[in-house]
Amino acid sequence: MIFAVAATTQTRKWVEAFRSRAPDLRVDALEDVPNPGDVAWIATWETAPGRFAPLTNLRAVFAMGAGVEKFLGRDDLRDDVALIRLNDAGMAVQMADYALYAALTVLRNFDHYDRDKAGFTWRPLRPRSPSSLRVTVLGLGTLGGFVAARLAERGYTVSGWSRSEKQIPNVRAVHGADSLDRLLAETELLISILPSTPETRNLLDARRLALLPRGAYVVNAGRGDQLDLDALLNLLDNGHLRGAQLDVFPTEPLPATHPAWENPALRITPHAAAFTLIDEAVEQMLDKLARFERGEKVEGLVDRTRCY
Ligand code: NDP
Ligand code: OXD
Repeated sequence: MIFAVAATTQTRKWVEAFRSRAPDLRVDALEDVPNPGDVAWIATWETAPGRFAPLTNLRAVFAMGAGVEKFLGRDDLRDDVALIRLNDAGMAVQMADYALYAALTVLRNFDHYDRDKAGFTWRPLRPRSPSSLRVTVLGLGTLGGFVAARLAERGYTVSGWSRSEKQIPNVRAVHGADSLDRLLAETELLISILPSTPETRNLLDARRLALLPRGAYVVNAGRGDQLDLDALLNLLDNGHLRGAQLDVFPTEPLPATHPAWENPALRITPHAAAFTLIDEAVEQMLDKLARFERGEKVEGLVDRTRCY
C-alpha cells in the first residue's frame, strides 16, 4: 500500500519530509506510482478533474490546506473515501498577522498615508486605540478562532460569528444566520475567514455589505465566492467603505483586466494570507493517518454534509 503525494509545487520536498519522518511507510510522488490501484492514501492539493478516478483502492485524502471545497461534489472521489483537512499547521499565526496588518492599517492610517504619498502630501493623523475599534471575525474555527483571540489579546473590541455556539475569552461570540445583519451594522473592521459552502456563498452580498457603517474596512481571507466583489468596489468608490484587503477572489489569479487592480482603496494579496508549512503539515498528516488507521477520531475529518 502506497501513501502518494501530489502537491501543486514542491512534491519532492513533501515526499522527503514524509519519508524522513515515517521510514516504514511507502511514500511516493503520485507520478512515480506504477499501479494507481496500490495507492491507499494521498496527500494532495492537486484536484484536476478525474485526478482521483484511477485510485480505485483509495482510503483517505489528506488535503494540503484548510479549505476543501475543491474536493467536494466530485464524480471521481467516492463518498466513502475519508477527506481529512489540515488544522492550523502553521497557518493560524500567519492568518492572525494578516488580520493585524489590516487592523493596524485602520488604527494608524497607513492606507491614508499610501494615498497621500501619491499627491506628495505630508499629513500626520492621530492613531486610534485598539479598544476603540469594533472588529468582527466571521468564522471561529481553527483559524478564525485563533485570529479573534489574538486580536482580543491585543486589546481590540472583538466579536465573532459562527454556526454553532462558541466561547473565546474576551470575544463576544454570536452564532446563527439571524444574528449576522445586526452584527454587521456595528462592525468597523470585518474579517471573513469562512469556508466556501453553499451557505457562505455570496454571504457578503450588496445588501449585507451596505449594512456596515460608513467608514468600515473589509478583509476577506476565506474564499472569493463569499463576497460580491462588484458590490464591494461600488461601496469603495462611493465612499461608504474606507477600504478593503482581499486575499481571495471569485477567479484566481485575479484577471489582469479586472477593475479591482486599479481601485486605490483596495489592497490585493495573491491568496497568500497563510501558507501551508510542509514540516508542520506532514507531522500532522502522519498523526492523523495513524489515528485514522486505528479507527480513532480524527480532527479535521470533513463532514461532507456541512461541506467543511
Ligand atoms: P474551520 O472549519 O475550522 O472553521 C470554519 C468556521 O466557519 C467555523 O467556526 C464554522 O462554524 C464557521 N462557519 C461555517 N459555515 C458557517 C455558516 N454558514 N455560518 C456561520 N459560520 C459558519 O476552518 P479553518 O478555520 O481552518 O479555515 C477557514 C477557511 O479559511 C478555510 O475553509 C479556507 O477557505 C480559508 N483559508 C484561507 C487561506 C488563505 O491563505 N487565504 C489559508 C487557509 C484557509 P462552526 O464552528 O460553528 O462549525
Ligand atoms: C487553504 C488555503 O485553504 O491555503 O489552506 O487557502
